[in-house]
Amino acid sequence: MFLDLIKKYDRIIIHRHNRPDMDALGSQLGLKEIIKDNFNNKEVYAVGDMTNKYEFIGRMDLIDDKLYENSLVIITDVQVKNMVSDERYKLAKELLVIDHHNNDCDITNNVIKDITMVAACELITKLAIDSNLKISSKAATYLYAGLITDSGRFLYGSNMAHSLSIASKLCSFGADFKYIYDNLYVEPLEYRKMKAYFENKFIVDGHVAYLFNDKDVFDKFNVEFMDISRGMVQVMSGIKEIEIWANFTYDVTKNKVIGEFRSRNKTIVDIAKKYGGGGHNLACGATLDDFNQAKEVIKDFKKLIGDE
Ligand SMILES: [Mn+2]
Repeated sequence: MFLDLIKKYDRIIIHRHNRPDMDALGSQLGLKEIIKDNFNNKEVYAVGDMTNKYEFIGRMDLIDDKLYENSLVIITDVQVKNMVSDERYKLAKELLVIDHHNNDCDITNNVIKDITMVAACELITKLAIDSNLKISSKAATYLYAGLITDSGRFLYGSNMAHSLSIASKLCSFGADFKYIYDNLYVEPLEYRKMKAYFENKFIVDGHVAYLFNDKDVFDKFNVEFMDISRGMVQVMSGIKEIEIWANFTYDVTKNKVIGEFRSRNKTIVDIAKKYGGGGHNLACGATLDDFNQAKEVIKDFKKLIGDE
């Protein structure tokens, strides 16, 4: 399906989830490079919202609606409608979803899904290699970026042997991992101070830890929503007594509370799904109505680990 669909269309537009992380951007931009390098007569674009933090990895294309006519849209790293960045994917002639999340796809029947892959970038690399497509050093750098970030620098993954073998191949294709690491491991002073603030703020309830971030945290720190919502969940990780941790952040643009959930061992994705969310077994999230509903989620976590 992967190669057949790519061959069938002269114009391909690649989407991914909104508020992108490195796996979303890496899979999108990596796939764009691969298609451009292997098929010299195709137009390929990558679109969606962008965050300043990740501009070192690449930029998005600004394209006219009419380019969607007779196009193939490939969506990476997401398979639910309400999380796709740029709704114009609906204007495409045909759709293909390539994802590694544990969700049911509500976008199209053309789905390549493998939840054993720790990153969408791992899946894209595998598809390209299986299809005998050439992967340039630029494409490999994009793909490597998503692989190391979604795996927590090779800390997580249900098939580590596969993840590492893909990493090895990407390095042999010339992935510039030093460039990626140099950008990932240097942070602005403001960000370091923000971490210290949240490290002192989280609440411990039995074996669950959580943060409730009202809109005033964005007055304290001049950062983007994801820098706190997804960025600060990790201040509660790696603590012996804490089995499940969650970051609840008020999103003023949606008047909702975005929950990011993490667990060391116990599968929590079913609790995320109960609240309309999803993701991975040990790392997932949901969009909640308010902080009262967040308290319900915490209750469910405590029930799961026998705290209640
Ligand atoms: Mn991903």
